[in-house]
Amino acid sequence: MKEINFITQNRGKVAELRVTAKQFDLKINHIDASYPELQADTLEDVVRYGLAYCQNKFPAPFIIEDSGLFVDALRGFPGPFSSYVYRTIGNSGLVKLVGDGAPARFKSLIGSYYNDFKLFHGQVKGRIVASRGRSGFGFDPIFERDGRTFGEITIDEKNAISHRSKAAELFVKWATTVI
Ligand code: ITT
Repeated sequence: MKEINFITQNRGKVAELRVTAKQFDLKINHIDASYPELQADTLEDVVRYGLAYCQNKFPAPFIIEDSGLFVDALRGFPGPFSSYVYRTIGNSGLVKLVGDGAPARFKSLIGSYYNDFKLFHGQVKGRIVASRGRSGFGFDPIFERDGRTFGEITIDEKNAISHRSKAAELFVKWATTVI
């Protein structure tokens, strides 16, 4: 079976990527390590910087993933600063800030290193609501799509529509042809 290393400290991301990878017989090895996260305006800048940093430190082929919640009315904030906002004001603070029902989208950017760097994008639209449900991680309980939050659906249901699964599918299809 083909294998790829996933460098992240977020177990939820690993679990989700494994759902997609399994369908294509790709094994994801979790490397529970951190790399410097650039405070930049775009996920692309964060991922490119992370890939360059990881290139000589971790065995290829590997991937990293940067993601965020982009609120339309805030011109995409918190976006690449999502992890900071989650750690500081949290889900209830974000709902207070943007208001119940604010349109938003999750974006995921997977960066891979295998001979060269490659990027894979995914996004899903929804809205911010008061917290419901306990599944998933991070902002899942306050992100609603089709009447249910990501905190109220299973990992398989989330994977059928999520930003990460869209990026993952593009990545996995590419990986299984070249690795
Ligand atoms: P890494 O080690 O991979 O960097 P992280 O949790 O710090 O893990 P990010 O830097 O990509 O991840 O930060 C993204 C933030 O957005 C973080 O607070 C996540 O909890 C949140 N987030 C990203 N994807 C999400 C998803 O699918 N559901 C809920 N919250 C999500």
